[in-house]
Formats: sequence, C-alpha cells, structure tokens
Amino acid sequence: MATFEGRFTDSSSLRIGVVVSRFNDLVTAKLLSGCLDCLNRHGIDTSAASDHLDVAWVPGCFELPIVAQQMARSRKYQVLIALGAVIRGDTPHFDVVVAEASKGIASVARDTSIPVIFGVLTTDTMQQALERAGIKSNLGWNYGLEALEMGSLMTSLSLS
Ligand code: INI
Repeated sequence: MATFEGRFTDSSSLRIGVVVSRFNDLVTAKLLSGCLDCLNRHGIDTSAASDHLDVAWVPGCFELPIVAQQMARSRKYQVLIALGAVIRGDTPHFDVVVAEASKGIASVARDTSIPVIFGVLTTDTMQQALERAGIKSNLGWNYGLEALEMGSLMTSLSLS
C-alpha cells in the first residue's frame, strides 16, 4: 500500500502561478500579500526576478478561469492559486459571478490536472471580507499553504 501526502519541507522547487482579481482590490491585494508571505516563508522565491512564481491580474472573478486555464495549459506550473472577492451586499449578480468563478476554476483543474486553489472570498459585507483578508486572519496565507500541499501531492503522485 502506498500513502500519498503533500509535504511542506521541499516546496522551493515548485513553480506556482497566481491569478488575482482587481475587483475589490482593497481585499484581494491583502489576500495576495498573505499568500506571498506564506509562500516566501516556505522557501519559494517571491522576488520580482523569481522564475518559480508568476502573478497575473484580471479585472474580476469572472475572468479568473480563463486566465487560470491559459496558465495551466502552459504546463509551466505545478499548482495555481485563484484569488478574488465577491461581496453580496454590493453585487446584484453575486450568484452568477460566484457560480461562474467556482465552476470555471474547478473545470480548469479537472481538465488540465493542474490543481487550482479556490481562493475566492464570498461574503455578505466588505467588513466580513476585510476580516478574512487581514483584520482578523488572512485567508491568503491558507490558500498559499493549500497550494504547497497540492503541488507537492500532485508531484509525488506523478513521480510514483
Ligand atoms: N467581480 C468580482 O471579482 N467581485 C465582485 O464583487 C464583482 N461585482 O460586484 O460585480 C465582480 N464583478 C466583475 C466581474 O467579475 C467581471 O470582471 C465583469 O463582469 C467583466 O466580465
């Protein structure tokens, strides 16, 4: 029997792509900085010169899947992270944007076998979103950690 688990001790070789939405960038920029802090503290070179990390900005969460798909098809990355924030109170078409982002991101992962971490906050208010992006905790950090786990797990499965 083989047991597979993602590891956090050998992350520095991973190549990671991040797609981040500019809509609600008060929130998404904080998610990105929490995420990069996590990656950096686990050995990923997050400097501007890094060839282990790329960041692509898109207008809104609706555009996350197509850019994640383009990055996945490049085969340059072992794992992708999609970051965004959709706030119900300010968004009459909240359900449409969230459904398209979540279904699209899941499809990209399944179609390409490149895991895409779903780092989209869906909240009722801006206050709740900010609380999850740094005022209380920063879920960007968690998304970074989940990316390291999945990148490591998928790599070990493909080597086995
Ligand atoms: N995009 C978001 O990421 N979050 C939102 O809350 C949001 N609202 O409120 O509408 C939003 N809309 C933009 C959308 O994602 C697309 O960028 C736009 O419709 C162009 O395709």
